[in-house]
Amino acid sequence: MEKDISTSILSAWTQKLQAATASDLIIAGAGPSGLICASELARLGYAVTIIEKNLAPGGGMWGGAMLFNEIVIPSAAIPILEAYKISYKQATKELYTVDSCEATSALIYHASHNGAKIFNAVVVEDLIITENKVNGVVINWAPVHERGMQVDPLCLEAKAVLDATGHPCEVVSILTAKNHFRLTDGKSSIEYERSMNAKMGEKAAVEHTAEVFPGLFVCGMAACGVSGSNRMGPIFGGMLLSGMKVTKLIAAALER
Ligand code: 48F
Repeated sequence: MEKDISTSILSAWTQKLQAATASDLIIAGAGPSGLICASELARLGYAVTIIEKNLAPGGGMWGGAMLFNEIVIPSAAIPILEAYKISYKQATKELYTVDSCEATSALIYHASHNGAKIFNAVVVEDLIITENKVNGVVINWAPVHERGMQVDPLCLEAKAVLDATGHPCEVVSILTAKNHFRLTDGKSSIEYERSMNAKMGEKAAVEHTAEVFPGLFVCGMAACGVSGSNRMGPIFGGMLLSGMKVTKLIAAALER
């Protein structure tokens, strides 16, 4: 019995990882913006792989505001909550509150249920860049990476890569700081996010969601970081809408 339990897990997991060596899209980071994109593209039939460095996918949504586990969603993003069957309560004319555990678990469930493959406790530590295009990622176990163990990685190829790593914009930083590539708008470095301004940050997260280098897209808080826009705190409309916008951009690129 015990042997069968172990071999079942090993064979299912190996099949999943082998399929992930050639994806349509690899998403670095399973926060709200990345999970929305994963759900939507997987639902359309694309092969989507998510690499998340923490044990629990969900990013910065679980903790609400200062661990008060409620988040705020503006009216513009309510249709997304409805599509994902997430309950909400009206708080002011424009703002709604949502239980952060319900919202986060629903986003993870939909991504996985729609067919996106999630690898948790795994980190994107580098990019595959060939012929001036991002063609995949280099991964390692998060504990190996965190402890600085000298262990060589595995490589996963993809037609597109999405930096959804939130505040640190880790993937774009690999491109600019490590390889000295310029972004498509001519910038040679990341600006990193500015101080709190909820209105500006919410707008900027969507506005700056873009393909920043051939094959490399950015969404969510990473889009704010790359463009030097404001943080917005525990309001998540920009994250959900950014996930929707990048879905359209990537789907168009995959059809090119
Ligand atoms: O930070 P995060 O939730 O990203 P997001 O989708 O949403 C931001 C909001 O949560 C919040 C906010 C806006 O309301 O201010 O912060 O932009 O999730 C990013 C995820 O990426 C993972 C990290 O553990 C987190 O779960 N991550 C970061 N770097 C890597 C990574 C990496 N190199 N490889 C894999 N995962």
